[in-house]
Amino acid sequence: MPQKSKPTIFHIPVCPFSQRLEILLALKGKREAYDFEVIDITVPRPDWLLAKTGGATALPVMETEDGTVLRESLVLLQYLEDRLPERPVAQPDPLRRAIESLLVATTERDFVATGYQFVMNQDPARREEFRERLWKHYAAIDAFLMRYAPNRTFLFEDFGWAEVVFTPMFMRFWFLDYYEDFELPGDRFARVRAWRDACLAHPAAQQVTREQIVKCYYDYAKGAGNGGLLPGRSRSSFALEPHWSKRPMPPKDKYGRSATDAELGL
Ligand SMILES: N[C@@H](CCC(=O)N[C@@H](CS)C(=O)NCC(=O)O)C(=O)O
Repeated sequence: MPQKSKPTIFHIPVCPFSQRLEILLALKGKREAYDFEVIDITVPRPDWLLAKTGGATALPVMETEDGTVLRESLVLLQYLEDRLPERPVAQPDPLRRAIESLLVATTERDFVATGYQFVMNQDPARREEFRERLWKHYAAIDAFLMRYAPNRTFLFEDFGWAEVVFTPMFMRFWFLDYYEDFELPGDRFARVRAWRDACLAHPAAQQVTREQIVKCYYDYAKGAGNGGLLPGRSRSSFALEPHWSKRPMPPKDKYGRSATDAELGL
């Protein structure tokens, strides 16, 4: 296969799974060593991309220098960590590495799934159920941090592997603050809140903003994920144009009337 000068990462700028790779590369000082190519998921994936992935549509996707195509953000993170060992982000000590893997293995999947189901929920009668479910996931992370890192802010000394995995999700869940008035109340979540706040503030993780998330995920909040089109609309809030910064803030009341393309600045 022909050698390319740089590996390519096909991504969606607002996608949390893609942001994981950007954060890891930023921590390693290697962002410039990778070509990032933006894919518009509001239109069908181009044939050349589907040919590369064997038909898989989810991003991020990486094409290495020798033309090998890889995907799944956690797999790609580990590949980058192994390929770029000069500045390790994962813990080098096996026991510490196991602890960060344990946090991801036991909490990440359901935490992400619940947050996305909550934002996409269209039944006001189920709001409290989703709120309780998400609190339960935050409580599990809180308990984990209290057990393995009671006196630190991050899981270990610095922003590391677990923080790379979770920070993009904490950022996406700004859509729950906005559309569901979701918060972490009182003392019950003090440990995980301190972790989340430090993650959100870290300089290596500033690829997206709250305003961008709230605007781009309006259609998720109305039940249409992954660039899908809602009834009566001709453009998705995930569209790349008009740029999100040129659009107004969407209505907060996701259970009320649906905003039109024009009202969303699309
Ligand atoms: N498990 C995958 C999830 C990736 C994913 O769901 N990406 C979304 C964007 S945030 C996507 O590409 N959706 C479009 C599709 O699946 O066709 C990973 O960790 O990389």
